[in-house]
Amino acid sequence: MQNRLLFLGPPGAGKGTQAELLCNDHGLLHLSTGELLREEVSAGTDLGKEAELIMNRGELVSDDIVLSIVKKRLSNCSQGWLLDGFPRNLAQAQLLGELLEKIVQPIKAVLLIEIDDETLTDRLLSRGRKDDNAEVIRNRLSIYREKTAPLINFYQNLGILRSVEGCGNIKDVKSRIRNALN
Ligand code: B4P
Repeated sequence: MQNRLLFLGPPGAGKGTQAELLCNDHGLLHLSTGELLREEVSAGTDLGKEAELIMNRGELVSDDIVLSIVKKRLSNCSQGWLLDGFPRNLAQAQLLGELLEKIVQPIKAVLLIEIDDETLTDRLLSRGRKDDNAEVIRNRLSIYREKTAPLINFYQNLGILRSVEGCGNIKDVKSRIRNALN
């Protein structure tokens, strides 16, 4: 199993769900920028207050904020890791590449979880988080297509992209991911 991983995919593809399972099974550090930002929001920090408004509109939080969160954790990490929901645009991917080069921890594989819009919208609507309403989901999806989807080519060109189908139950997706990463 690869031990320095990145999960890519649209909102609701199941990145967070599958990342947690994989990290528990293989002792990897699970770094979800979405979760870390939501923790800042719950703690009411200045960063959280700034991020909350942006997240509730379904937009991307600034690269500086997100990178500072990731940098601190990766620089002190001595085990394998899985980045979930980061990077979300080309600027973040480039900054991440520089950071990983500096700490000599290259990404081993990038896993793309693919899913159709209807399934992901149903999943998010039934979860019902604050940013899971129809209008915000549409915005998140369009930002995904515009800013995040170009990362598919970016990592394909580096020869480290693998992809799995994200439809189906959690167990089936989990076993597809295991196969793709072995
Ligand atoms: P994230 O927290 O990353 O959330 P996500 O993309 O919506 O979800 P994910 O794909 O992880 O789906 P999940 O497993 O939860 O981002 C939230 C916001 O944070 C962003 O919009 C942005 O504002 C901000 N942000 C985060 N990272 C950023 C960055 N790098 N730069 C800038 N801004 C950033 O699954 C969704 C639902 O489906 C769950 O309810 C789950 O139980 C269910 N589900 C999962 N798999 C299923 C399956 N196989 N079958 C049925 N249901 C399933």
